[in-house]
Amino acid sequence: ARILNVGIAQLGPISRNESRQDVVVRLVALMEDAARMGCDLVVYPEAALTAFFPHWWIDDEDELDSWFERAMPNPAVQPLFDAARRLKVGFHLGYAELAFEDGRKRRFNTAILVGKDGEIIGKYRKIHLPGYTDRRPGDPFQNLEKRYFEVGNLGFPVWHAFGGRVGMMICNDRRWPESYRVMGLQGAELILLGYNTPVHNPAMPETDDLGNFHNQLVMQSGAYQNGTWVVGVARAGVEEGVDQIGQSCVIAPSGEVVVQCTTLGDELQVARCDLDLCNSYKTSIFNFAKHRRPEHYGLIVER
Ligand code: CDT
Repeated sequence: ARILNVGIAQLGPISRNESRQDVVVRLVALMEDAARMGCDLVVYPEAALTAFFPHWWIDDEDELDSWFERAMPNPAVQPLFDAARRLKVGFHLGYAELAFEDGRKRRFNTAILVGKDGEIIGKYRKIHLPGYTDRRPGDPFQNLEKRYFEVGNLGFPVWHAFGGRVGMMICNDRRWPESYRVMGLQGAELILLGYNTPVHNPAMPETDDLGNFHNQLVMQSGAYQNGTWVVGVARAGVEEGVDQIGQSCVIAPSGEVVVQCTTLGDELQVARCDLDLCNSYKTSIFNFAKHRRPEHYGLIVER
């Protein structure tokens, strides 16, 4: 057995005027709890340092930039890295990233994996951006990820870390089987992700009762079909008037949910994940080398 104790650190709402320093206090409290529970790794949500600003129209560029991190770590977030090193607990953290690359300013919806020594192991930039670029004044809130972020340019890598093969995705990526499969093809045994998922989708109100079902449906199938653990962590509850789902959970390679949060606030739950449970799936029913028929999958990679 290769046991990894994984903490899911669900967050409740973050208010618009809550400082990063105050949010980091919440993150460290969850990490300290996780350390007491014997966790190796703690998983935080998407864009976990601030309120989820893509729900608002922001005209002013300086104001928009103020929601992004220009360096990671930076002074506001340093206490979380220090806690990781002190407690010997790794973490996964989502944040809005402002980068200067190719001679220009670029914005990404990003997540990092940090080791027990407080050093960054890997970085992922969200590839499937939901929403739109225009303003929708008739809607109760906006979904402006396509306006505020560029499509991630780092692919879906898998890292050797925590005694296994670890990949990352972010929120809407979890609804796309390709995200899991690209990592599954690299042998992923643990896929980490955070999400901000409103209960109400103004474009599809008929799914408002199905948010939790769809959340589990996609992560359970992604886990099973790729023989991997999947860890999904929410920012939940009513944030600045937007009601978001919770039900952060850990899913085994069998597709079964082994741990799930029950509140819509800051909540830590812990799962004992045996990475060796992936083996039988990867060597039998989902032995990709033996059973996949990529010669018939061409359409998937055509535009
Ligand atoms: N953050 C994020 O990606 N949220 C999306 C909302 C989609 S609304 C149609 C999600 O897929 O959960």
